[in-house]
Amino acid sequence: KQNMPPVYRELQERKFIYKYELAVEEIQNYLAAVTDPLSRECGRDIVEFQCSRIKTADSIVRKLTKKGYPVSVKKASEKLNDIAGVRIVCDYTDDIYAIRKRLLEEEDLVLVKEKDFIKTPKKSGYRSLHLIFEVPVIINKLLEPVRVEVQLRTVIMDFWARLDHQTRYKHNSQSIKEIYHELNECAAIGEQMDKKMLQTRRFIEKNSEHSL
Ligand code: 0O2
Repeated sequence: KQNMPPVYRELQERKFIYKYELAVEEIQNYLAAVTDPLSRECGRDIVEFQCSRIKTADSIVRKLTKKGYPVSVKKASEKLNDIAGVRIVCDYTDDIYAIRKRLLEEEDLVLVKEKDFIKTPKKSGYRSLHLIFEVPVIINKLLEPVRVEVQLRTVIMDFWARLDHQTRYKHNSQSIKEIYHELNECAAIGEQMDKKMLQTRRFIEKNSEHSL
């Protein structure tokens, strides 16, 4: 720990992390305010599960380096949008866009960036909707906007992303090309599955007295 470069220590200090923790709490309040009524309206839980994380010092240093930025606390705050991150996992794609619509109606939430990897998946096959919000938090009695990345995805997209993520961090395999090819196929099947599940739910809803 003593040999650790100072920036690692700074990125782990409460002084740096605190505002991101507050931002996560704040966005979770907004999310609950949006998803609870939506679930009631739909008559089912539209969020299967959710999680949050503050990016580790290691991961921040790796990302800054990969993007070609100097590794410092200042650059991390300025350039990285996902130091604070929340992931919402739903069963169906239409739930994702319903949540997005309601979040955008929230007055104090400022959408600073949106990346729709569901409409346009990444070459890897990655699918998710990324919304970067500026969330107002109070630090030392002052209001400060802090960026948080909200990742919205279906259970199927999440399943794929977890396997892909594990693979990327163990890329010493001889057969990496074949693995990526297989993952790409899984992504295509996942997309079909998401479409089919949504179609089927809508069909069931149309043909029954109650919504699912
Ligand atoms: P980790 O370990 O998940 O934190 P930006 O600067 O906002 O424009 P950014 O953040 O450089 O863009 O990249 P992008 O593409 O928006 O991706 C941000 C995050 O999405 C990643 O964070 C991953 O969590 C996830 N992601 C993006 N592409 C893939 C992919 O191909 N596979 C998987 N499994 N996840 C992906 P990190 O920091 O890379 O990683």
